[in-house]
Amino acid sequence: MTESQVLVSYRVENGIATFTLNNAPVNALSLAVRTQLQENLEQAVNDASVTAIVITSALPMFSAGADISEFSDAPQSPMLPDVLNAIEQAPKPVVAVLPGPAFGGGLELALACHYRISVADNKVGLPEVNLGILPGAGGTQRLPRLASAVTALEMIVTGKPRPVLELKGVFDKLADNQQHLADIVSDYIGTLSASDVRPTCENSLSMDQQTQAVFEQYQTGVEKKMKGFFAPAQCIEAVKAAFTLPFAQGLKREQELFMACMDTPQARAQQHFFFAERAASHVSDFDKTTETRAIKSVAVIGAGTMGGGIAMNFANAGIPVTLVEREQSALDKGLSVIRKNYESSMRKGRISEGDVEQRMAMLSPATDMSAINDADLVIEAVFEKLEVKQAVFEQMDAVCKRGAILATNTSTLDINQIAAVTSRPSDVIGLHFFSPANVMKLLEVVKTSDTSADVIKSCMQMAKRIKKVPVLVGVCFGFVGNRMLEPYAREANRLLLEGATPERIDRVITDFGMPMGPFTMGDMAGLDIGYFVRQSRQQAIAHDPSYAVVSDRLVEQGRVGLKAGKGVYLYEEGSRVPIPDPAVLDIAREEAQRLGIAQREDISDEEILVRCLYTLINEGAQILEEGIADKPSDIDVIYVYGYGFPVYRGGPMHYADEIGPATLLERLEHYQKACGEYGSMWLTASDLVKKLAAENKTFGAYQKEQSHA
Ligand code: T1G
Repeated sequence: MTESQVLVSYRVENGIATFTLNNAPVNALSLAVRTQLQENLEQAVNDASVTAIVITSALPMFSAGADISEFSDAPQSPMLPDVLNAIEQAPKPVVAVLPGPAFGGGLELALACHYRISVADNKVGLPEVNLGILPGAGGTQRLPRLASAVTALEMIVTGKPRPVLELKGVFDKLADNQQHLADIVSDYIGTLSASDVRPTCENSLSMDQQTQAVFEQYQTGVEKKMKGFFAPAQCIEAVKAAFTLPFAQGLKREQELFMACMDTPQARAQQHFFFAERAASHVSDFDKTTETRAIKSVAVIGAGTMGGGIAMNFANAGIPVTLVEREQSALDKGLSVIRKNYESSMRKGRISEGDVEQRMAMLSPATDMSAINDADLVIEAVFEKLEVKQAVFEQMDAVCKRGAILATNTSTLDINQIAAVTSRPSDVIGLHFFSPANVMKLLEVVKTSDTSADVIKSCMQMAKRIKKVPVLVGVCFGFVGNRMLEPYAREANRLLLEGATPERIDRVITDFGMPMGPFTMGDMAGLDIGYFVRQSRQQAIAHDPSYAVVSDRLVEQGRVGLKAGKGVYLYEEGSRVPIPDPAVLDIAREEAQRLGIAQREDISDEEILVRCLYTLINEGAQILEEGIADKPSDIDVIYVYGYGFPVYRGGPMHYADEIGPATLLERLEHYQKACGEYGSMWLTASDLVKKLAAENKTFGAYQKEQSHA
């Protein structure tokens, strides 16, 4: 963008000066935009012929707020708070006219104006808390002066947008549509005169008992639900200042709290993640010129837990789905589970009764494979066995129309071997949904060595239509997410043998911020899943007789986890609360003795964290070396959306950057040495980890280099 580029146009007509924002794609309030806003304001204020000012947008969006890409640079004047204060203090009425959404500084810009008009079908928000910060341009002081304390707190602490229809105190007029908006502007603005200036800051607030109670309630809620985050509590403090301090001091308090948030690992992590999510769609396998295949109808083969969940995603998006099972009974069961899921969402108020019927109507059951012949995308979700999937793909190849995309939902098998049984390997791709498939947002899109660029691009775009976050990965055992989970689980199991208890290992990991520890997660998923995977990979782990032996013993005793009422932990009937079982420690002790492994009392929390988490990161580095993942930030997206990795840590690879490449290597080598023969087997740092440490380079810097390569 050249300096001279007009990003905020200026036009005067009939005494009305109109500033029109036009900084594609979202009117980010960059330095150039702030500068032009300030210049336009000075010009309009000094022009005696101007009686009122309108600030609007040429784009569908009013503004997405401050330019987040500027956050890593030193702040540059004019700063947004100063520009907005000047607007509010203007001696002529300033009207914000919103043709579309306003977020963050974009809404703060509107709040600094004297009047606000919007299309009625619009939403606005202050999502700064999702970036680990808080509204830093007066939003915490002006919103409570226009909306209630509860509304202001809810919007600022949760970051959730609100329909403008729910913000009557904030918006003076709402238009039925864009034309009506234009009519209102031309009828209304002309009636305003210099005496109609209405600075929001002049609305006074006081902290009465009822308001105090609201703040206390939010404080308790944040302490309970937002552990590990820093910004939410600061948001509450900032809004509280609007009720306890004069406006100017309130603005100062807001700035202090904003700066305190900006300089935290959480803010760095959440801002990293904002761009990581979006970068996941930018891959080198296709570009703007790559054609895509229309996906207007889908078939899902297999109506079990995964198949049913997968089918729901498409039905939810209004895409017709043929759901195929060999047996009618299995089909009926699958459909009834889907209906129950929808009815449960309806009871929770997430969807209406009409939605349930509308979505069920999208599902066409079939027991004959010929029913899939016209589908644009066919997804196989049958039993996780190569021969079974290959047989289904042979049938798909025989029945599906040319140009159909043939996808497998496998989570562990080699998709190259599945594609090889078809006559059209370039049309074959993996769509690895995470269970429950209708809930989890992550979708690993798995390309084989033959998958064509248009099939990849079509699936990446389809994923967004069904509200998934797609990440493109290559073929290896476990692809990216589950492959990295293996060392994490292996180390947890080994530490159990070495004398740490399951509940202690789980606590260290939940204290780090994961939603649950490895043993609780294993019990939830079912220990038998890992058991069968190990059985299928005996060769790969034959050199380590200690590999997850306690878990194997438990499965052999029928203790397969929550579904059996006992796994590593015991579970009371109908409860998911894990209860430690000393018998598991006896098994660990016996197995350690049998294997000649000395149990230790000196296992520290730090050792548990390093051996579980740093090995997971190390595997991620190995995956990058092999080209299975495109970039480190993709791995972060996979772990936050697929495994609940705390977003305030940015994902495993960003977290590694926070601890530093040298520390990552030193700690891995420390425990590699401390664990002797076992350490040399499993705790060797990858070449990339060694290289980055030697060059003192973060994964983030590595990614920047790779993207310019
Ligand atoms: N700054 C810079 N770039 C932004 C941006 C922003 N605020 N918002 C979006 N982009 C880029 C994005 O990276 C992508 O780029 C492209 O625009 C399209 O975005 C002082 C300090 C508005 C709901 O947190 O939530 O104001 O990948 O793919 O799905 O108090 O963008 O194409 O190269 O997301 O239609 C507060 C962040 C900032 C809103 C649109 N504002 N943006 O979603 O498009 S902090 C936010 C969004 C602030 C003040 C504080 C979404 C969206 P590329 P997209 P979308």
